[in-house]
Amino acid sequence: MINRRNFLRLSSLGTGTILGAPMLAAGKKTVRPLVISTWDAGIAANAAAWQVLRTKGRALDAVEKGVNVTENEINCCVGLGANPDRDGMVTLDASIMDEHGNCGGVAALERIKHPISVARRVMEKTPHVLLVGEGAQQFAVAEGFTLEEQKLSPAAEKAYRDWLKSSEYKPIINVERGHGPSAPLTLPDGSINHDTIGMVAIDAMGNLSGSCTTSGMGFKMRGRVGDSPVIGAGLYVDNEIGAATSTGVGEEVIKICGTHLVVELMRQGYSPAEACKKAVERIVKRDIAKAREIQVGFIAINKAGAYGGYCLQKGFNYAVCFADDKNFLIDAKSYF
Ligand code: SD4
Repeated sequence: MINRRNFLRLSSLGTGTILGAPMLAAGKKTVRPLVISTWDAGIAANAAAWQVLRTKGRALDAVEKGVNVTENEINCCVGLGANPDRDGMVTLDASIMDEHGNCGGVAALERIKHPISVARRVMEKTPHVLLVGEGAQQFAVAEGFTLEEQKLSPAAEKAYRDWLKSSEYKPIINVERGHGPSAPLTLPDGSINHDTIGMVAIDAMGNLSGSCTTSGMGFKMRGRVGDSPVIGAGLYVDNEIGAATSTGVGEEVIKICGTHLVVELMRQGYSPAEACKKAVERIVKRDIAKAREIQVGFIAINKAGAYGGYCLQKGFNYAVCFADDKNFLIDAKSYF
């Protein structure tokens, strides 16, 4: 049940804690690397991203390697093991953006294990920004990606059968399932409990990048594309200002150009958490009745290494990874 208290709440942990601020090293300004990502899944994904960041690697490599981990898992909402569309096909959306404002995405991609890596190839090897469906798959195969079997994971097969029984073939608005401090990371059916993974990072050179990868809304209409592969909606990076990514009902995020809005709000001086909150308020203002029924969450970092997030409903969390002054690795979860 959604109540007033849970609605539009600002967590003390999400209020834009400045932890990764620039530091001085040997008289030279360097930046403390930081990576944040959506949901508990972000913990494992951040660990992989951290291996790149701690060795002074590029944020772009970190955000690709990081979410590759989640794409390999069997979970409800990312990668080939995820829930299918209403016709029983797993279709994947992803986008990536670097410090130069280069970006790439894929939408409705089938039978390819790592959509984020295909998105990166779109960015680096084509004059385009977004490839969809068959064309995206054709490009992936030409780039050497393996065409996997079209087969649902046992968890997705069961979820799909259950959905078919009760849904009357009608797509439902996605409310994130039970997350929060007490929510189990692994569900009884063996799948992993989280949604879309969006990740943004700052590297030791102070450069920003981001990635976002998902199977989209479970049991969606065939051909439906969400916010995740849409630059400015599910992901946006401006190396002068900051980076943001989102999770939740993509339609509502697209309608407000969500992550672009978050970055522009940071440009106006808002902290990452405040900017995320203001973007969420924009969604509420547009349609307050709908906003009560859905989940949307944004997370963001700014150029100084501050981070934060905000969400519509209770139950969202994100994972943070950075090293403190003594070079201890901090890997915290922030809950809403
Ligand atoms: C979408 N934003 O396709 C994605 C789905 C999601 O939690 O984040 N679900 O709309």
